[in-house]
Amino acid sequence: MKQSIFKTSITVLAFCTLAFGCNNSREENTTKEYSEILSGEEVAVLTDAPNVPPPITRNHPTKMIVTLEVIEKEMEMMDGVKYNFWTFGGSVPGKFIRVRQGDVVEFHLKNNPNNKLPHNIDLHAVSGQGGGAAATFTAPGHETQFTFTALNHGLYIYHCATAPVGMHIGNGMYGLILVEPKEGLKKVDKEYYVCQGDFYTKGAYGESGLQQFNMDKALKEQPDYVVFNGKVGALTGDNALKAKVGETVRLFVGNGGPNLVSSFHVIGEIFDNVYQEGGCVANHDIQTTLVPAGGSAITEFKCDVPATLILVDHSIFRTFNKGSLGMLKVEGAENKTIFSGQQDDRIYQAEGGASQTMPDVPVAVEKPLTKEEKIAQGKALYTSICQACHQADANGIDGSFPPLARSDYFATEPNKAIRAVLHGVSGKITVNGKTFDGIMPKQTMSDGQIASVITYVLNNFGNKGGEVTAADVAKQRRK
Ligand code: HEC
Ligand SMILES: [Cu+2]
Repeated sequence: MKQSIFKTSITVLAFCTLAFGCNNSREENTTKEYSEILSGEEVAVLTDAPNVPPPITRNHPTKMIVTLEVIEKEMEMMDGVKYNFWTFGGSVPGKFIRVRQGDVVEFHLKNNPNNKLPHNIDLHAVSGQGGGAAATFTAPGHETQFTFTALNHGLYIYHCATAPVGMHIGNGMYGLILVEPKEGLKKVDKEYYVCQGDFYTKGAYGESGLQQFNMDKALKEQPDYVVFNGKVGALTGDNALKAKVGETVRLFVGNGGPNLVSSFHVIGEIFDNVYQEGGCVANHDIQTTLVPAGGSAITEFKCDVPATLILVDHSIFRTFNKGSLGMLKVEGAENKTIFSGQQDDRIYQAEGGASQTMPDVPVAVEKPLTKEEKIAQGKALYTSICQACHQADANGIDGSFPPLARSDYFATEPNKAIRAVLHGVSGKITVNGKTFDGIMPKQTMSDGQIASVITYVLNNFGNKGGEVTAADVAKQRRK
């Protein structure tokens, strides 16, 4: 089915008002013929995640000039954990590229002279040999160029395809290119760019310092980190995405892999529309959508009530133990009809009062850390474990989770804080004059990790300072 791409035809949007439309992206099933004339020239606006370039308002194809620079660069994988990332444009994921169907893209790939390795790019939006890989094979200090026409609309991954390919992708070399349909996308209030990736490091999750790529774990597909936008916490706390009640949000979701498939879910929302695999078919009322490695999805939803929505890979250990957790803070007026909040809470104890515990982990031998290293590791542990209940500012939640900020519970005896984490806490306790009667499950953490998190808590949130060692924790473990 060879035709000039400038003489195309579309189906009239008779049955469909969806963003990606129902018109076939190629020239089948056509009802109306018209010619599109290529005119003008533009330098593409590129953005770093979570930002997305502005929608395209042109009603004709143009020549788009895209320039991406590969930069090998040390950055943080998690607070206190460094990694030598290879990037398209200086961050992970690479720059977001936005063009229109029919655009002729003049693509330039630069390889920074300070880089050590050659790189290239395979854009899944390209019809042609290797998606451009061989055409863009670029040595450090060189620039290559090729041109392609964006035949199909959709949301596409691009990635490096230089051998060893898995390692280049595994070091962060992927991003998204959106090819908008001719009629454009439906207007929404907020658009964000979220891209998942799995990382394989010499040290375990949270081990501080500069971490090397681990080929053995990569081959076994056992990542230490599974993250959104290149870093644990890239989308949490102050970095959380934002929206207001009543606004519509579109997430351009990518998955660079290199190995894992993502079960993308937003806790507290339902996707009104999902363009599965980044294509043009919209499904509706979806809870979780699969995003293949080297694939994408577009999800859209309206924010109905205020909430902190949690973006996760619902293969859930990845979320709570490897980093794939992001936040979208929705602010605005409550709507108690849609969501009431808690209306009742009474004591219920089953026969025998079974309490929640988790299995003990074998205690690995760990090297002693300095106080600063402990605080760095402790911060990461706090963010991934304690924060869910005790909150980011450690002020807790009245009636449910006691504060760790200026807590008088362990002020005179840090061992009480150690025991809280080691053994859990239950029954009535008083913290800063308020009573709590909940259950904190014991935490499955090593002595070193507990020493780090308690040291972090003691030296933050207005607490009085101090340092706890793994040996201190070991002593309490036996109690
Ligand atoms: C699943 C929710 C949850 C998680 C996760 C959690 N806690 Fe708690 N924590 C609680 C609850 C609930 C209490 C109060 C229990 C009670 O009322 O008897 C508590 C009590 C405490 C106390 C004693 C009271 C105080 O405020 O000083 C400390 C210390 C503490 N937690 C530290 C931690 C640390 C450090 C972590 C992370 C390693 C953590 N907790 C993770 C729920 C949690
Ligand atoms: Cu590369």
